[in-house]
Amino acid sequence: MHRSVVLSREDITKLSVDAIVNAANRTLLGGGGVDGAIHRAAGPALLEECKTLNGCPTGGAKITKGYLLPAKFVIHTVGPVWRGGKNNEATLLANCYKNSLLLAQTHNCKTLAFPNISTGIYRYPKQDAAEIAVQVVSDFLTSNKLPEKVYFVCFDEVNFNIYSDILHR
Ligand code: AR6
Repeated sequence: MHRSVVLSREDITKLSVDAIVNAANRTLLGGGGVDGAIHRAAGPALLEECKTLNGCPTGGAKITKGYLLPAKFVIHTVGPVWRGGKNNEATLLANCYKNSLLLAQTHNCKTLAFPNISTGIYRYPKQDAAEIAVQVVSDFLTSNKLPEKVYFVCFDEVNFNIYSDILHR
């Protein structure tokens, strides 16, 4: 395992890190899954700031404050909907991780937590998504000073076991 990567099973809204990543949709105006949980925990001021952002393209990322969350920032990224794998899904998912890491770096974040982007409502195959996430994050940490530590927050057991296998090989 990369020395700066941590596997976690916690609710991402509880983490005291500099930034948590939200698996949002292109409107950035909230939704279900981890997006809903983050908006509930951050309070209504998060939605008010999101309304000023004019949405976000798939693979992109935008940053807001964390409001009532323990995290200082929320980085909202939009994963691809899985449509069979021939619609640029892998590149778009890799872009989510890269663009989130870059935004965290720009805002001097030392610690950053990712959920398993696209693997819930958007149906991206979990093993494939995890391989991409670990690859992009490991490469970034090897060649950049910030962030110093990245948490992979695996809320469901299937994802937790997949990440555990990848990170320990
Ligand atoms: N903390 C950490 N991970 C969580 C939490 C939580 N509190 N809640 C769920 N997860 P999903 P997507 C995990 O569906 O597939 C929304 O409606 C969950 O187990 O949240 O990218 C958006 O607005 C799964 O592994 O995101 C979009 O419309 C992971 O988070 C759409 O869903 C991602 O599942 C995005 O779909």
